[in-house]
Amino acid sequence: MFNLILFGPPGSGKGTQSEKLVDKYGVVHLSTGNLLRAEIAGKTPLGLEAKSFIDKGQLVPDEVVIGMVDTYFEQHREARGFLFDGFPRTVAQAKALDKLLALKKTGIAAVLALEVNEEELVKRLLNRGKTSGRSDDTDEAVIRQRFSVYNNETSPVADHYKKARKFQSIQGMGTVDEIFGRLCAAIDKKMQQAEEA
Ligand code: B4P
Repeated sequence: MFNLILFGPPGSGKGTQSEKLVDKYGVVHLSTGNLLRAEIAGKTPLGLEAKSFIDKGQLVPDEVVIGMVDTYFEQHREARGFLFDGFPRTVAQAKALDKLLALKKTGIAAVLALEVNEEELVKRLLNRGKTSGRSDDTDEAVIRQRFSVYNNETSPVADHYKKARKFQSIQGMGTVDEIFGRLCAAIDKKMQQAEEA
């Protein structure tokens, strides 16, 4: 299996780039944001719980997210690899993912982190909020809260993967195609190294 994590702050292009990467590399897309929004749309108990956190710009509790990822894994046993988008977002989630992958006798090939400055992130998210109907994209105070959560709870995930020598920064400013080109170059190199190993 060839598994990748796309990492970065809210609005850094994870969802946008994931769609293109999944098309090109044939891996299964696991976006915890999309899974949570599907639960919210379905008005399930999990969705109702998640909505109360997302609307405030907070993270959904680890046990809820990890349980959801576990189920998704079971539903995609034949996957040749996964692209994790927006997961893991806490060190506890990263450790749970390590365990899940170890059970499958596999691991993470690379963590690609999109680097974008905060003003550009706010601009992108407010812009998306005009049409997406996403409650967490329309209020600048909620967007700033999401950055604060990212800095406090999600940034330590980077250290977890730096220690494991899996972490790589990617310039996330520019056009969608330029950034896609940078990601593909990094992935192709990793794939080549994996083949040679
Ligand atoms: P997510 O759905 O993961 O969303 P995100 O961080 O807002 O966005 P993403 O980075 O994917 O956005 P994109 O750039 O594609 O999370 C939403 C919420 O769910 C979280 O706040 C949290 O509450 C909860 N949640 C999710 N996962 C969780 C977890 N593991 N644990 C706990 N809670 C969790 O898009 C942004 C905009 O930028 C788009 O409009 C796009 O068109 C635009 N854009 C993209 N690239 C661009 C470029 N190069 N130039 C200009 N615009 C660009």
